[in-house]
Amino acid sequence: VSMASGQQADPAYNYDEASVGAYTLPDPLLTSKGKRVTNVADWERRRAELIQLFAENVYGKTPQQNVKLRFQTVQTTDNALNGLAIRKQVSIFFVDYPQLPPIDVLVYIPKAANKPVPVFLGLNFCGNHCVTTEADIPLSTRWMGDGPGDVSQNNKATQKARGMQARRWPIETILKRGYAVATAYYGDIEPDHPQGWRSGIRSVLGDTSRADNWGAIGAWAWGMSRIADYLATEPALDAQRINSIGHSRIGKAAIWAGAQDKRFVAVIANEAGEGGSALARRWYGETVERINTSFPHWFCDRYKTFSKRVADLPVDQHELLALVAPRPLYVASAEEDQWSDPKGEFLGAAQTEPVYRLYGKIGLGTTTFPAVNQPVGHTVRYHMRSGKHDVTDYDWAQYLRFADALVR
Ligand code: GTR
Repeated sequence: VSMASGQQADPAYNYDEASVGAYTLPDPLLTSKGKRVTNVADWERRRAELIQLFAENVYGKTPQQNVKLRFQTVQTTDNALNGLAIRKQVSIFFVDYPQLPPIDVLVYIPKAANKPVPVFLGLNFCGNHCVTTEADIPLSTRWMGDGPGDVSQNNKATQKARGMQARRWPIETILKRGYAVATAYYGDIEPDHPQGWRSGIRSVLGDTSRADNWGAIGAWAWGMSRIADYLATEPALDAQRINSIGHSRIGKAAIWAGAQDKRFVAVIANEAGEGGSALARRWYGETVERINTSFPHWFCDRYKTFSKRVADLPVDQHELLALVAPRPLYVASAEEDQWSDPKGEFLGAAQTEPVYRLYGKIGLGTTTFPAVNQPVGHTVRYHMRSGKHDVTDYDWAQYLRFADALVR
């Protein structure tokens, strides 16, 4: 069967480069009134407009209420990881919403530091007990998706889940390089299923009757900002140097968090794919229609109206990435993660260039898709490593180099 460009038997995803078809990207430097942005002051206004467009059409509006927080230290040890780290577990309570569970934050701070250290802040997929093999981290009692292996049973964490994702969190390596690590289970903010909002922050903030009510990604991003609120109170940490990092769906949230909250000094989007770093208009891998079908709770309702008319979206994902400018941005792909569309992620990063140039910075500095395991870029960096959808030591080696160069 031959099909015209842009058409496919199953319209919800595509792995055929020849079927991607032509598309025209919206210009980040052209306002919705058709005015050309030529300087930083214009861009700051355009930036606000873009945040609003992403809120109205993609992620939903992040409520701007000031939410009263209480930070309760649950446990501290100055002898974690064989004496390498100070480890703190701090619960963030929502004072005016006692019905909400707290966000349980786990922080590792290098003991050797003699001044406040920069931090990598990223949410995790299966509870704090998953990111480390340290046996005295309490097992999360929250709702847990039936993840890979024995990570959970009947939506509860199991003892077997301990350290299950430790490989993705090379904490000792990061600490030895002079950075702290902060993490929390993303399900503390909202359990990742269509009814999850009922027991998370979206049950008390937002307006479910609206087409631009925030979705789960918006809630996770908001949660990252609340964790940043707490981190800013820790004297051992450098509040000016909190990196927003995330993988996949959590990477989508990490970008949206960094886009809205300039306190994040840099953004690292590991295989954030559709609705993250990959161009929506590039019809390859997962598509807007597919993600809206599989994960109806991630985005605002209005986003679903674009499932079959992506070209009508007033924004595309390169503009989300551009909201990070002039701050450092890292976009990463994996060769065997075609679902995330490595080329679409590369193009997303590359298309931020004119915005970085406004600030006199070189962004990616290239429009040539690099070979596998060949990192490229300047203030914006990109790599496609070999292997599958994952976070590996290779990825972290690049992120640490990037942070050493740009976030110190
Ligand atoms: C997939 C989803 C992707 C990505 C991924 C993940 O099922 O289609 O957009 O979010 O999950 O989070 O690992």
